[in-house]
Amino acid sequence: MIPKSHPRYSSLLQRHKLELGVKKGITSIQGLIAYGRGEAFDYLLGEKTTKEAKKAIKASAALLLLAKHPVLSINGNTAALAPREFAKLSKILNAPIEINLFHRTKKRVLLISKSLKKLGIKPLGIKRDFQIKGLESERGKVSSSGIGKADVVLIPLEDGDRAEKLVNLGKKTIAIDLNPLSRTSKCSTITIVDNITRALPSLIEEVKKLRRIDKAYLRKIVESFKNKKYQ
Ligand code: PTJ
Repeated sequence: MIPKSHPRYSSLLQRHKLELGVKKGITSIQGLIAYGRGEAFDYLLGEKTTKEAKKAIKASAALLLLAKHPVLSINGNTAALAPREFAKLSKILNAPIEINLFHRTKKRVLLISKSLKKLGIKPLGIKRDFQIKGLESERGKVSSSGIGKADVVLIPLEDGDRAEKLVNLGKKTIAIDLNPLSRTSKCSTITIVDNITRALPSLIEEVKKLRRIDKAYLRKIVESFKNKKYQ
């Protein structure tokens, strides 16, 4: 057991969740390496949400509320670290979750789908009938009723091959990535440089605050946000 008084409790808990994710077959073994990279950046940030990240979270909430077809893309790390928050965000936005894996196997897709169903979510991405142009990895095949037709896609903890292709298709992307220098961070419409375990609860709170606000005000929030400035 990890004592709550440990100064790095949150970080150790995340390692534990990922370890369980790997044991259950939800998270890829490479996901542990990806987490290690993120954890190093988080250490440098003081394991706190910066004021720049807070602004990015507010702008993301506004962008998601303005979207006609927002889609939340889930991978093995997100499914292990923040499945409940992801499901909650999907419900309050009425936005589908699509399983989109880099190290895709049928077994992992089914396990992630099963765990989301327990949270009341029927995910997309099991059947894929749309090809993202120029994206040769498994991430390139998506659902036409999900990422295929989305105008805004939330892409947490992503390897660098997809954000640019999505943007080329005219979609807006919101990245959650602790590495501000990653390709995904640089290409995305909005980049939240924060740990997913802190960013998602804050994003949910912002969506709740802004969901009854008129669209003109939401547009102002999005338009006044300058992504490059915060990287
Ligand atoms: O489940 P799959 O098969 O789709 O694979 C998922 C991973 C994450 C393994 C895959 O997409 C991958 O290899 O990603 P990368 O290239 O390692 O990129 C992951 C990014 O997420 C890196 O820039 C990390 O800094 C960042 N990251 C890691 N953990 C966190 C994080 N960002 C926010 N919160 C974290 N907890």
